[in-house]
Amino acid sequence: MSPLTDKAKKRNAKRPEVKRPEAKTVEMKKPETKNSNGMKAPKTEVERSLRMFRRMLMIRLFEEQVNELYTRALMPGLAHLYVGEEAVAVGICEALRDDDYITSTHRGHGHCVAKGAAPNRMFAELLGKEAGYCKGKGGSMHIADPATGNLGANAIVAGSAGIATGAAFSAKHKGKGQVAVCFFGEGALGQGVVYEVMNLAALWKLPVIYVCENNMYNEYTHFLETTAGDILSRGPAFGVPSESVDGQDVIAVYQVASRLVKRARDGEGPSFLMCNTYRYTGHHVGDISREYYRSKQEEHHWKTERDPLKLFAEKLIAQKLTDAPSLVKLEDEVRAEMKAAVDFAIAAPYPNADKVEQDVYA
Ligand SMILES: Cc1ncc(C[n+]2csc(CCOP(=O)(O)OP(=O)(O)O)c2C)c(N)n1
Ligand SMILES: [Mg+2]
Repeated sequence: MSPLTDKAKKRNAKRPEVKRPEAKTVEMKKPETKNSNGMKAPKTEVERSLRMFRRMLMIRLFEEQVNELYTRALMPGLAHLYVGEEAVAVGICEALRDDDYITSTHRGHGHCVAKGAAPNRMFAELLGKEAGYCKGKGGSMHIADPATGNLGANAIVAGSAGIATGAAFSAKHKGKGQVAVCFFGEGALGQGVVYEVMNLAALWKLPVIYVCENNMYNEYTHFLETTAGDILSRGPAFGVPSESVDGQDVIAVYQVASRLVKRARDGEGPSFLMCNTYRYTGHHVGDISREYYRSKQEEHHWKTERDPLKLFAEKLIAQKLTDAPSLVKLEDEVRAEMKAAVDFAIAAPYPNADKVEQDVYA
């Protein structure tokens, strides 16, 4: 464990306290029973809630296995874990149809799972196997799954902003009511392309939602050291309505996303949503000594007081939508599912050497 350097201590002392807008807590609403959005519509509130809880659990346990693969030296390269941020991907994707688009980031596993990707093919990709989403040639930061509308992860910060906006442009012209969601971290707010696309999306009333996952850190730097002024004032300069939500509350995320998605589908144009969240682990799996840029107390606070799964489980139990033993059973099931998916990937063959140049574009 490395102590804070003098430079970091000085910087932390100068750093203003993080004041985030209080997110409104929204009560659970009965979901629609008819299949109006093209996804398998849950008939009851219980079904929707349990589906969201399961997806969040899948992401958490998927990432647990990724970390395990890394520490056992079975995975080539690195991965950026989504643990702690599960409610964002799941709350947003629950509001989407199967044929809606998403674009993702270097921290993309959660988005993939939330949009419906198969964990065994994701693990296969991480291990460089032919069964992977990019036939083993892309790895963590290039997983794409067109069948579920996932246009792909992107190793370039803000790299998917243009892709999501282009998808929204095509959606508008196809006229089938699809929308596009662009996930990006708050580090992308320093990239000009984000504002170029917001400008066009507003002018052309494109059905796109810019979802900023503010986990407070751009790699090893606190966002207040890189981001001037008020983040939520940026969108309105282009006429893009902007708001924030508690990214640890999956129901709140789902409800605000449903409203913004409906708005986009109805032809009212783009919006910007900042989800306040936290990554529990390092910037990537190898970032294990973090005290030079953030404290153990801060991590502890988020993990114990603001955990999206724990908060959601408590809510589900309090509302008598489930009980503790059922959630334990669910966790066992999902853990077994993830283990089977990893075993599939470990046993899967690598692509043949004569295919090394196939499907590689850059
Ligand atoms: C254009 C570009 N610049 C720099 C990098 C190196 N880099 C990778 S991730 C990252 C920080 C991203 O922070 P944020 O957008 O907040 O996403 P988070 O990792 O917190 O999810 C940086 C600077 C990059 N990949 N692309
Ligand atoms: Mg960040």
